Amino acid sequence: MGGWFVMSIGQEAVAVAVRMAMKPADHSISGARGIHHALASGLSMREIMAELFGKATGSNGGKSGNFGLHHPARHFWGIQPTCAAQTPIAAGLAFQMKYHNTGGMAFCMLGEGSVNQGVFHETLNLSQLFGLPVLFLIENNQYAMGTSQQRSSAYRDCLARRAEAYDMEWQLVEEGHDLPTLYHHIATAAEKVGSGQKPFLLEVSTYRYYGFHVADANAKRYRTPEEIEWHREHRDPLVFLQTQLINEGAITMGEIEALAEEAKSEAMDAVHFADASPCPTLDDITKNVYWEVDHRTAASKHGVHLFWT
Ligand SMILES: Cc1ncc(C[n+]2csc(CCOP(=O)(O)OP(=O)(O)O)c2C)c(N)n1
Ligand SMILES: [Mg+2]
Repeated sequence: MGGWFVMSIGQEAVAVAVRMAMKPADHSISGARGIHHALASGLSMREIMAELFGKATGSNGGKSGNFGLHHPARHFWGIQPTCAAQTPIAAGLAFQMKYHNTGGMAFCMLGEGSVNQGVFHETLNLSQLFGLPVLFLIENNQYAMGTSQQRSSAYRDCLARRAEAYDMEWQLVEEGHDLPTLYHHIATAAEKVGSGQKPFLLEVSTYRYYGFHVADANAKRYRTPEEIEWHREHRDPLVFLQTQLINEGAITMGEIEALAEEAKSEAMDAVHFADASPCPTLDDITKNVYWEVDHRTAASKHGVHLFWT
């Protein structure tokens, strides 16, 4: 794998809850840690793995790697690698939906380390001012690279409270590991955004077990192994859901094991597929860089590139 691979292990429930809450007209976008959102949007393991391997069969033809995974057909506008860059794009998505009266709203995920970017605050301000239907969702996994929330942000109680400065509604959801509860809160906030045509800032407590990215050698230096273990034991979204379903009699341990085997073999199939796939050719390097240029639209001549014209 070339480049960085940013894992979402520990944060799975957020992506599933967001997808469950999304309606057909809605759109979503995430920050650099977004592979869970890419998978939940329906991008296949094969396309993702091939993209990470830099192969022509990858979802972006092997050109982007982790930082460009997206699925426009399923309204997922991708992983944006620049901290908080996804926030004005989400506002743009919401603005066009409102302007064209198409219905729908935008879901915008960002890390807790991205809330100090100026563009995030500009976006919160305009979204509230214009009444844009965006659910801003902070996935608070406590760390931004190797820096803890306490060392990077000035706040009282929680980060979502900052919405008060913009007269925006907000909520902190501590149960980021508990899928049904999380879904309930996300869907309730989304309902307010859609019906009220106004933004909402939701903060979800979650955790990532591994390093900032796959090659982060300091993953256990800026936090204790005990802290990681505690989260694994008490707040793992997969284990939590499994226990809940077993207790309710909705599934058996045997069925869970079969599902796990199925997922593992799908992942291994994706690895073999990616390995066996061809690399992009030299000719491909200038293809699909700008849609307008490739398709020789009028916009490609005067240089104005817009999505919906
Ligand atoms: C504007 C900008 N500054 C710095 C970086 C380098 N960078 C990449 S991810 C990251 C930390 C992000 O932390 P957080 O928002 O908490 O997301 P997480 O990785 O925890 O999901 C930083 C500083 C960047 N991508 N963009
Ligand atoms: Mg973080």
